Amino acid sequence: MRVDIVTIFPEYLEPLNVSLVGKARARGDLDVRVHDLRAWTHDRHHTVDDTPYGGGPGMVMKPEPWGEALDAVLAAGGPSGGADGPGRGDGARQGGSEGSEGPCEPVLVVPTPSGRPFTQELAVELSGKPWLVFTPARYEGIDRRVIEEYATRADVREVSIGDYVLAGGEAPVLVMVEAVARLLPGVLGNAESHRDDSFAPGAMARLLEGPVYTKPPEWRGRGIPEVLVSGHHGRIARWRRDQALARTAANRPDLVEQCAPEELDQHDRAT
Ligand code: 6GU
Repeated sequence: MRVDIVTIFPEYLEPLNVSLVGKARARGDLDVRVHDLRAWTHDRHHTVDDTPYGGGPGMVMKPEPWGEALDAVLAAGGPSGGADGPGRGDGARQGGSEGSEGPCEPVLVVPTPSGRPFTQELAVELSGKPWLVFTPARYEGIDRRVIEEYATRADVREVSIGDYVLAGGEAPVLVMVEAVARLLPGVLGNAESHRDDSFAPGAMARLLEGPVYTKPPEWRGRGIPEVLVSGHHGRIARWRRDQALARTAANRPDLVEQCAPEELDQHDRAT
């Protein structure tokens, strides 16, 4: 998978060199290019923002740098293209993704608190795409005309990661890239590991995961639930289901309401 990120804070994306995402990049399963938006400004101060038409607080990101940046990133051709363009393309071309069949339509992910909720379902959908382009903004957001312009050339998704307001879209990009990257084939050691994820689509959808334990069997006078060492797979599954349901009821009563009884039984069989 190819991922391009255009930002005024390239260093904010450095955590993408670490851990699961960093390893996926090193293996070539994920090709991430971070670009500095200011490389596409032409004034001495590298201006990227201006005052909003109609008045109001804050600043709005100007359309011209975004237009030039996205033209260059899209022209570089995604998974099959190699050019870094201006900015700060870091990371060598590593290949390994699908998409040597020529141009493909990118998904343009626009992080904004006004977007549609980012969900596990959307993460799964995005993990099947060959090319994602992220446009994290600062200030009050990007001039609307940019989103309209690229909707004709890309599959544009305005996405929010939750009901709170952050200072910019960079942290949401870290969240979304990690959620997507761990779903790529070969990225998680055990492909089964995300079958039971809280929010994974499927039989146990909408139930949170319950508590987990590992060795030692006693720690600071605390033991582990006996059922987990009983060897009775059916009882273990039932216990996990009950725990998941209790945790979901406590933390997310809204999810329990949506959960059909049949789904709980399927959960028992799947585990
Ligand atoms: Cl995607 N951006 C910002 N600035 N704040 C947010 C968000 C995104 N999602 C939740 N809050």
